[in-house]
Amino acid sequence: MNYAPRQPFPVSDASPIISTAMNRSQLQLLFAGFALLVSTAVAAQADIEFDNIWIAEAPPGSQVMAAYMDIKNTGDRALQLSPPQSDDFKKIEFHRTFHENGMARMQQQSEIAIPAHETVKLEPGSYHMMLFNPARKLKAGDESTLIFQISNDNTIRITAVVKKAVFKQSGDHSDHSHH
Ligand SMILES: [Cu+2]
Repeated sequence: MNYAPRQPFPVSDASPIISTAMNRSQLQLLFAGFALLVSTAVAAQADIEFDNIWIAEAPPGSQVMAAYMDIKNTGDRALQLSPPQSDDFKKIEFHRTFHENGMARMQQQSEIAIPAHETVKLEPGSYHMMLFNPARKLKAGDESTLIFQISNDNTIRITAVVKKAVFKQSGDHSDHSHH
């Protein structure tokens, strides 16, 4: 790359002190420009990987579906994830299942944080996505596109496959009547 500095205005050879000061500020300007280039290059990498993404097939007539996935942060900085958008659903939320007095309950999460170099699993009985009011009937084998906005300014489109839900324990997500 060519970093030949442009002279904003003529620098007189007769005043070397002013000339030196000019050069330094130009250098700082160049350095700032270079730092900007570097940070743009870093942001261009998503630093995030999605795996095992699936939507549980809902019982007939249900207006809510649950979805699960593994989110891996491959970068050096913590990332925050907002609930995705999808043409197939009116609204998507992040939830967390927790147990209170022997009852499984769910709490909405505005976002999910993924620490650097760690994987957060959205799975039955833990963090999960709730997909409300499907615009079309989604059966096992169907696919739906989810669009995630990541805190590092990346937008990622994910294809999730609908699968038959097999839940081993009660209270994980087989009953969503309390939503
Ligand atoms: Cu839920």
